[in-house]
Amino acid sequence: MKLYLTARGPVLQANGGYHPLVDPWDALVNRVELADYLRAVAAASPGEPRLDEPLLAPIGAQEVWAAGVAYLRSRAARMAESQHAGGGDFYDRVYGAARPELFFKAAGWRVRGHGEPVQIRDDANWSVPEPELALYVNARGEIVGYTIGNDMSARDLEGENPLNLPQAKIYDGSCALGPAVLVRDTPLPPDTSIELTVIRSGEVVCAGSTNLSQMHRSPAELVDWLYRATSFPQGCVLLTGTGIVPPDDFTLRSGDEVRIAIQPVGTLVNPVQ
Ligand code: DO4
Ligand code: MG
Repeated sequence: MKLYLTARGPVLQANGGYHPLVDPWDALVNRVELADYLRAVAAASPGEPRLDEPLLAPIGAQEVWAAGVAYLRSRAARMAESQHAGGGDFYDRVYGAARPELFFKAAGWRVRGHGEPVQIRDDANWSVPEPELALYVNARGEIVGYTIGNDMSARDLEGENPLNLPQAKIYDGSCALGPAVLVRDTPLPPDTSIELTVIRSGEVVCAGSTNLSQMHRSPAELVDWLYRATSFPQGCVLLTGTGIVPPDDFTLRSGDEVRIAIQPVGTLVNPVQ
């Protein structure tokens, strides 16, 4: 079952049909027994055969948070980029610590949806997409669904000084989510793959893949840490870190197209502005 958000509200895709829902998004994602409720909605009518409307980012008042250095590949890349700033072993310590790195990424209103442009900072020279599994977590700390996230990052800023992290990570167009939220009451299997492709002038200029078995910590562990001392009355979205890092000589350019696929969620496509 997948949830889409459109201008007329949430739409459920289930049992081969699209079911417009009356619930406002924020109330919907926080419903007790969400999956059971959606199954009942889908069983009650055949739904519409198509969804032709443009999709909005599947988010309302939820904050977006992100985990960092959650894959070995990310640890290696951060250690290399920050070695001249004295950060050579800094990220190794982050990776090995009991406490995960968790940072604020975006307010819901700043998130871009499927098809909307993501941005690179004018004052950065090394910008990359970070394709990440995004957890949809309700107000009670339960993982109710999964979507695809792009944690756009300015690697030169973050490599210059780890305290630049908020500027490297939080700016207009730095976070994309979508196209849908896959609602399920069981975790995704470890062999679920995450695939990145960047297209420039019709050519693939960057590609990579990983899978969830490469994650250093489980989704449930990350959520447990995030909710320890912080409440989320509307729920939140938690990006789970990147396991795909483009080669060091790659930087995004305006006009590129970023495609991130996590089957069975779908493919998130965003042009770079
Ligand atoms: O510590 C810097 C950010 C790490 C990150 O965003 C990632 O590993 O995905
Ligand atoms: Mg990231």
